[in-house]
Amino acid sequence: MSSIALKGDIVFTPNKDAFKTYKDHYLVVEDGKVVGIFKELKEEYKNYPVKEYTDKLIIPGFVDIHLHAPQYPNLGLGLDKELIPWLNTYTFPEEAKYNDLEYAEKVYRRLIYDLWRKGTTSSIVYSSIHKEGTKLLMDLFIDSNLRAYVGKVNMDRNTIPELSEDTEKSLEDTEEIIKEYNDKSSLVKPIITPRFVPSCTEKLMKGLGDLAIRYDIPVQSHLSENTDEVEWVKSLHPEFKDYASVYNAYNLFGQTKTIMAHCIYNTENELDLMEKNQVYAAHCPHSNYNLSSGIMPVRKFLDKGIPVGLGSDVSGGHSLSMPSVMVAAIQASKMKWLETNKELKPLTSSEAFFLATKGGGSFFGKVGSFEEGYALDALVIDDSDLGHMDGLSLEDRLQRFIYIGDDRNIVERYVDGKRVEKPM
Ligand code: XAN
Repeated sequence: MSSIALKGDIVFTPNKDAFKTYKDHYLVVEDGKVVGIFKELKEEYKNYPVKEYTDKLIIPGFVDIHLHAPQYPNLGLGLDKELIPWLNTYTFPEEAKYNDLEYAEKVYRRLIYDLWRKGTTSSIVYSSIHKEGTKLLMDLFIDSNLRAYVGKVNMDRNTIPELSEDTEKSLEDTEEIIKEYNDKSSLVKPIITPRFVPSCTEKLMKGLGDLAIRYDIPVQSHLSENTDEVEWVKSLHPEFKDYASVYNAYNLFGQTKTIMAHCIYNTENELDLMEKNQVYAAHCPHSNYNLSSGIMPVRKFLDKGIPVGLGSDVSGGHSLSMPSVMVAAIQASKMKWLETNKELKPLTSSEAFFLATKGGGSFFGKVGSFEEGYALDALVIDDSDLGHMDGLSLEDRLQRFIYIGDDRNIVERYVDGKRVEKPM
């Protein structure tokens, strides 16, 4: 059994309302899982190797619950467009390139390196429609020792010819990946990924819902991101009450664990369904600003008990940095607060941190916190160059790192109790 103790200034959010802080304490880990936090090392742990991180912050690794791996080369491109023209002009042509495995490997290696560099220890990722490219991405994640769900994208309508799949083949490829990868790694798992309703025929959605149930595989997709998109779904499916009801009819809305990205223009019925089925909302504020989509009313989701995490949504979002996404989420919530005559309260810093750690991490299980039994997914932060430190609480230091720090301050990453080396 591998056991270890990390010693330093420990900060995490067991709930969204407050940080828990421990100055100069030991975080004791057995078999990759947290046993407890102690001021002095108890007798029974005295022979555990101690990693000394004096005056450094030890925090949970970041969790990004929505990003598109093959869009990585488009980072920062085309962001003067709205969603649908952006997809057609920039995104689909880029995603069509991933039948070229040499190209795919170059992009995916760089992406995984950047996730590691920026302290994202868990991510929930869209691949492209390509089966072999998706397997390659999963294998690279397995090699990296980072935690991930990876989904082969399914699309059989309303796209460019290179991305329009034969429905049966799309289902067969998805099933092959599920069978091959469901038990291949404890850290990297498949997730069923209908791109969004406009990209998927009812036959495809039904087939994917059947696979989700048969193999008990989670689902990810997009929901109510943009007003033109919502109208489009209405015109494609006038027989359904709303956008979410289409997914729900095909067992793609919480029948197995589900994440829906964006969720800006939801009806009350959709919110009720999300709450009832415990469907996660992936809040992606950078993307929502960049594509002029709107501001998600995140407070409404939290008040209703809908699970929420944060997503970089690369490349609708322009940065993989989760601290940057946290800042954007706080800023967006302040604009929503003003827009609603101060009804929907802004996010606090502990809430934003919770969303980027335990909030999204709960999709993986006991991930994103340092409570007993949680996986030790952690970052060690050297914030000594970020300014005057005297008299600052651990909470203040963490807040400052989130606003003005960057990946140069991250000196170690751990996943499941093991130090994660720089990916090759
Ligand atoms: N809807 C989407 N929204 C987004 O932000 N990025 C995408 O790639 C996408 N596809 C459908």
